[in-house]
Amino acid sequence: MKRVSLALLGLAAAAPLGAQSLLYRPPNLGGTWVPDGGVVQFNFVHRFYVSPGPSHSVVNFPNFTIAAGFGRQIAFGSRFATRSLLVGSGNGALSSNETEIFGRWRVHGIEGRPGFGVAVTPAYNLLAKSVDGEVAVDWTRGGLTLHGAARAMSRRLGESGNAAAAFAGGFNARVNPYIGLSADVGSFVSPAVRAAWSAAINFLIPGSPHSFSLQASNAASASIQGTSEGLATPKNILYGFEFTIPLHLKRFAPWFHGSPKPVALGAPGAATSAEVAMTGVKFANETVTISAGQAVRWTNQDPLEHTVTFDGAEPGSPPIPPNGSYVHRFDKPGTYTYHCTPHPFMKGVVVVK
Ligand SMILES: [Cu+2]
Repeated sequence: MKRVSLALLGLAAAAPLGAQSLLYRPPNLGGTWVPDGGVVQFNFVHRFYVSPGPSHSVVNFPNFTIAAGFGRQIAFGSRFATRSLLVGSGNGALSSNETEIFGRWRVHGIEGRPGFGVAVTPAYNLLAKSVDGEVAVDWTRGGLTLHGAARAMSRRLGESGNAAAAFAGGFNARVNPYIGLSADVGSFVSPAVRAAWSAAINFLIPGSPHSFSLQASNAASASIQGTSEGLATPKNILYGFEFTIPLHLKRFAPWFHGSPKPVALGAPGAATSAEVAMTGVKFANETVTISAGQAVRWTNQDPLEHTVTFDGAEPGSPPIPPNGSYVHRFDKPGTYTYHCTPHPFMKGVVVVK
């Protein structure tokens, strides 16, 4: 049983990788990230600074990244910053709304797995009208991931026409499967401007596919160009957070296909003497009492998969799809505690007399 729960913990720690966990990516790096096929990743970075007195006004720097995974190794996406580098003249001087579109091909590895990962990211920065690119490498061993990137751009934002190259490096150190620290720095090769840097504390939100970070940085945008250059003005540090949201497209199937067909799993023929609804990501009646030889039927009324997984040796259910049911007969008296594997906070008890 101990081995089983360790395996489950391993699953819980590994599962969010396809969901782009911030435990595996520092704030201004992470060019080896590719969402799983069928997943659209939405990441929201919000940074701000408070201007000096007398106004003390808050100046916000919101950034959005949206990227879709195709197969295991390809992604297409876009980044948008509503207030980019405070461009005074040169490329992109007319606006501060920065959009970057990018493709990504992960040539080797999977983020978070031990060993090396390598990916190429061709991109186009619409504000600078610049063809950009990044080659990113990461290396993971245990709780540590190291990152490096080489970047090139044909027209630097805020300059008049010149091409440039930049390098970046950083790390993630995971204290446990839920908490980690990270930092990075990125700089142009012949820096006439400040290097970009960041530091963050990162959290995987238990029982969810989301990760969250609290961060400090001097970079205004999340683009290849924006993460290579620290803000010239203000010289203040920007503080903020990032929240990552993976959207599994198959979860939206009920919007388009009506109610899914009922599916009966387990021992559907057994005479059931107790019913447990799975609804609102809860087992509706947490404790049911039956006699030995009787069966319980669980019915999934949620639009997502659940399981009935016993904490002891009793064999549990496969994933129960929406509108599916699962019947299990209990032959021996005892107290059977169980949970749902994707949602470990869902718990229930079957008492067999
Ligand atoms: Cu569940």
